[in-house]
Amino acid sequence: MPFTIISVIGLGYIGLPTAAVFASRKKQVIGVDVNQNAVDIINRGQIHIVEPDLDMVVHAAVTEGYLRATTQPEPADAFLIAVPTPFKGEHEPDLAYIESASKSIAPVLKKGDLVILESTSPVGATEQMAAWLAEARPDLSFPQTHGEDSDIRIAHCPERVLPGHVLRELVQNDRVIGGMTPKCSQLAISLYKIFVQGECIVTNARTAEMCKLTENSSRDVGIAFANELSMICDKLDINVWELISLANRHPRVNILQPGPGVGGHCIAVDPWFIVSKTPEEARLIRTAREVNDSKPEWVIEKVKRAVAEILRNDQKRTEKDVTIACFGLAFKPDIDDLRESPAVAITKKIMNTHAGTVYAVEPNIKELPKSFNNKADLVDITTAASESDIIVLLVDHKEFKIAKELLNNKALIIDTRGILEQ
Ligand code: SAJ
Repeated sequence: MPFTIISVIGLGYIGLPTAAVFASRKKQVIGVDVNQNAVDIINRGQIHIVEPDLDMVVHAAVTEGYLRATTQPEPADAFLIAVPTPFKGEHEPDLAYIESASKSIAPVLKKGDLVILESTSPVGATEQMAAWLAEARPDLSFPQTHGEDSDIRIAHCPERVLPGHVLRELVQNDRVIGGMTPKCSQLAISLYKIFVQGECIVTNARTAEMCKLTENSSRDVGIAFANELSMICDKLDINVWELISLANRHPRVNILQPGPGVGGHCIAVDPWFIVSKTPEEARLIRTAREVNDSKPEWVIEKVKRAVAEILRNDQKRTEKDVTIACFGLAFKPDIDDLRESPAVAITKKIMNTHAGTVYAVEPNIKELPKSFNNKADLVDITTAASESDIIVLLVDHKEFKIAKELLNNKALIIDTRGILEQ
């Protein structure tokens, strides 16, 4: 086996589980991250992110001596780069983290090493990474100039795991392996086969890059269709949940579910990587992004109309007397991840503009983040259901689906997830 030491650069939601799984297969793994705090936590056998069961795997890997974290890259036989690729400005991909990760590993590269880019990347990023490495190490040869004879092998193998199910999907999902040459792909396959039980399918780097962007764009377009339907049905006085379940009885129709918008760090970002490269052609992909991004504002408008209706029906009340409860803050059900969550954006907008009390209900957290500035109160389901005039259902957490309080109260309910239909 050509891999004695494996290094993972970037110990976040993808890098840390990947490092831990290699270590669980008794490989020596060096995890590298610029965040000293994260490095210290991992070296204590703990984790700084939320992912089911990851704490146990990391703890075992560190205490058994297979996983070690550091801020400075060290020599290894394979390097997996799993750093963020956010966007900047007008939704332009920002490759700064890939650039600094490449430049940080360049000094420790040696003949025979494999470098894999796992970060979700715009088309051409792997070639760009190879160029940065070659520039930093003129003494080594790279696939873009030396093909199959290169000293360093390079591939793009995008991660495709679902947050909340990362450890299972890392092992079971198929992998798309986009080597810069066939030998690069073969070496990458032998690395992933250490733990991947799914199939490893070979393509080139550009197709692998586009494949990952396509998967998330496909989901984004699907969700946008559902969200657009929900807004159309609202105008036409049709129950969108019933409509979708009826349409889905057609053998070739499979419509996704509407919601308050698309959250998370992937689906709301990756389609822009296609749009920014091919703005003229990517019309549907861009529109889907715009539809999904407009949904939180649509929900907020519905809440405002509900407040106005209550005040119209009871002239003695003022806005101060109207209590609104937002159910759910996470970006999707049954997780505690509040980042890039449309539910958070909606709740904050309501608490910043509404004169009365605003409750937040989120069974997966113990306190509201500081950014809420104490303008909303975190309460339990029963309190929120019994004391509110308007209930905005934003996340279909399992606790809400079984909450009878929601069905039995007199509040006006704005159900963005179809919880009451289930
Ligand atoms: N959502 C809806 N309606 C639906 C499905 C999802 O409104 O019918 C919303 C969710 O509530 C959430 C957002 O979309 O706000 C994204 O959630 P998700 O579960 O669709 O996806 P992520 O962001 O957790 O993970 C995705 C996955 N990609 C695909 O399913 C194609 C995952 O496999 C990728 O690895 C991940 O992005 C990534 O890292 O790119």
